[in-house]
Amino acid sequence: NAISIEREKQKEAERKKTQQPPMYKVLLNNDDYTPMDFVVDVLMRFFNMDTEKANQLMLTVHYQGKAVCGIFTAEIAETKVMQVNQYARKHQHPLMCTMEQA
Ligand code: TYC
Repeated sequence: NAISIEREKQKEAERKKTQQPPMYKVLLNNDDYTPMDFVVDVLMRFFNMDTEKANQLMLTVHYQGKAVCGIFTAEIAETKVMQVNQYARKHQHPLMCTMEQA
């Protein structure tokens, strides 16, 4: 009936309102060649970290193999990955930035 149709419409509107976009983790991966200082520079430049946070995260990648630099919507995550990898290539370092769904 009309009342239950109205309730369904309301529920659908609520679902839309609370819907969140899929989020993506942006990861930095370890390698044996990229200088530590360069990784710290990347984290400060592209992820707005201060020196201490950037050093800490760089060491996490160095010892654990990878770490999450931030969590973003698809478009922002894709842009970060591209910017970091282009910057690393420009400076002839093999540093790899990747993303995966959070
Ligand atoms: N393992 C590198 C070294 O010893 C440092 C490094 C850290 C490289 C983090 C990549 O994402 C990275 N020079």
